[in-house]
Amino acid sequence: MIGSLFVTGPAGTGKSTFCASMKEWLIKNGYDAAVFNLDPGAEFIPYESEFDIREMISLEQIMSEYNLGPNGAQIVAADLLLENLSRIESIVEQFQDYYVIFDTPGQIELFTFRHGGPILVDKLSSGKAMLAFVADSVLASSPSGYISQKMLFASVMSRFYKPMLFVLNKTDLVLESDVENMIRWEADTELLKDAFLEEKQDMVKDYFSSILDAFRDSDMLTRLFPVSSRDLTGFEDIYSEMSMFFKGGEDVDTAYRDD
Ligand SMILES: Nc1nc2c(ncn2[C@@H]2O[C@H](COP(=O)(O)OP(=O)(O)OP(=O)(O)O)[C@@H](O)[C@H]2O)c(=O)[nH]1
Ligand SMILES: [Mg+2]
Repeated sequence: MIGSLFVTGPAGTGKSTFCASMKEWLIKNGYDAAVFNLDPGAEFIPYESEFDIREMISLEQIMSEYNLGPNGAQIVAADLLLENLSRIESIVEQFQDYYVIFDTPGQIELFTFRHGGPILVDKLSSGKAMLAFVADSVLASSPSGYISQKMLFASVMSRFYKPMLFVLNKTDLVLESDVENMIRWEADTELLKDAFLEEKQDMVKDYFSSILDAFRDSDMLTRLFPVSSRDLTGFEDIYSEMSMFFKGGEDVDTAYRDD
């Protein structure tokens, strides 16, 4: 593969739709792209997948076999997925000149906070991995919502320590000024602090103030990638970042040829 993109984020933020649109954008622009569905609990996937974990692992079967509810079954499924890693790895190897996009479970903790996630990324990516953390613009457009997404982003980063893209999805559902605000908050934590204090006047101000300072003083100020997976906007910037990372940006310009 040329490189892999593991797509994670809270439930319902549009991870699977993002995978579909990323694949569509790549193919439209002349690149080979494949999507691997690693979510055994997905009822519907909005893309044609090159690999679907549901063909290997059935949640219903696990639930009846182990007498478990859906959450317990998801955990067993995550462990079974690890046991099948070599098989999945050999399928990934067939996609030599491809960008391979991995869709991960709706419950972020299954992929991100259990021991298997980082093992899975290392095994399936041949060392060429980026992560896309998909946040919902609607939820992130309030200061407290933004801070909570940012902290989750940091938490995911601490588990994988791979290059990560902070993707703000569903921008078609918010105002342009909301997106501009979020970009400003990311660039200047003082603005975020002011906006947060205005929203939550009685919150433990010093505590969050220190956390935001820590973000500022570390390398945690990140570039945001606003996209709409519904309208297919913002994907050229994501491709450009992937290309820079995986290929040193040798064809970044061609990514804009349709502009
Ligand atoms: N308006 C709008 N809706 C979107 C966008 N992306 C996804 N959606 C919608 O958001 C809902 C959830 O999308 P999914 O792609 O299933 O989200 P997910 O994060 O994969 O969900 P889980 O895997 O269940 O956690 C669906 O109704 C999508 O159509 C977007 O960019 N704009
Ligand atoms: Mg999904």
